[in-house]
Amino acid sequence: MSDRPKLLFLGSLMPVIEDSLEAGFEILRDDGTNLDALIERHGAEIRGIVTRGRRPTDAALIARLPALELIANFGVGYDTVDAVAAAKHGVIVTNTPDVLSDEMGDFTVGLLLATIRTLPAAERFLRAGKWLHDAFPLGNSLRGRRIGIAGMGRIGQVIARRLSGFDLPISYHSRNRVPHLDYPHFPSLVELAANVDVLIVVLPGGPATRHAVNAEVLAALGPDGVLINVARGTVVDEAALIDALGSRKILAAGLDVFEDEPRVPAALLACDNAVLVPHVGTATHHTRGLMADLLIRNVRAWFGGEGPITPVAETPAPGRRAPQ
Ligand code: 8YV
Repeated sequence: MSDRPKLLFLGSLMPVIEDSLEAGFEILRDDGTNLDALIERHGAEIRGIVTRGRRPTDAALIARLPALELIANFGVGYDTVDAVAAAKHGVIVTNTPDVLSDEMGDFTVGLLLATIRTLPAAERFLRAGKWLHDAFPLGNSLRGRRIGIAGMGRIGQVIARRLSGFDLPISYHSRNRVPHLDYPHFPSLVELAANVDVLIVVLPGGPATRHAVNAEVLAALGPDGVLINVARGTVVDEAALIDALGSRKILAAGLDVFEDEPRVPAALLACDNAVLVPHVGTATHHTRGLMADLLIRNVRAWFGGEGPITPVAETPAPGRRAPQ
């Protein structure tokens, strides 16, 4: 029997995380088939979960682990972790904020331009040898468009800063106005959509935002409107989006996230006015390395008795009050 704290790894994580933690911790790997067996054998001693967030850490799982203290989520979005249930059980949840915001800002601008300027289609045209016979057809421009950002947290603010160099009007929707920001604020998402030509979605995932971008919002965005989603697939009603793209109720969409990843519906794949990429917003050596480092530091700090470094709002570090 080892006296190192036992950590349950849910899903495949970067090797550096395991390499860094294995000296101080006993690592139990859930490979998608053996969770029940691991819990039966070690459940009473599992003190931490390290998760990539692809599989749920729900109330039922938390309740099965009486010794659980920490859930360390690889990613800023922790919609697959039931943080409210964790709080009830006195379990701290940590995520990886800030270290990925610049990358997400860069990526979102790239996806926006790729979508409006149809860069993937232009590349396919060249590779197919069609340039030898024809010019690529003239297309849409970002010029003259009004930008709307749904979700004005840390990543939304970086995107706004990046786009403020593009000489385009920017406005946003969030539950509350962000005090230090001068961009026009819309308390309603549908009103924001009606007043912009590009809607960039950076809202957090989870039940509160499920299908926030619905048929009504897409209709308000209108036939010249472009939707960019870099948040969570669940925030957009995918069936309504497929309908809107297919019947040209909106102009185009650029999507990094989908409702049932990694499955993307055939009807969406068939939309020639969508640019679809496989949840790669943070997928660089640089940023994934920073995320891994922050996760490792959270685990070490917690079990070293220093408290968590980046606890989520629902489970503030002991002694600190939750943000109101
Ligand atoms: C993923 C992300 O976590 O940070 C987030 O919320 O969506 C991404 O960085 C990444 O895909 C790891 O699975």
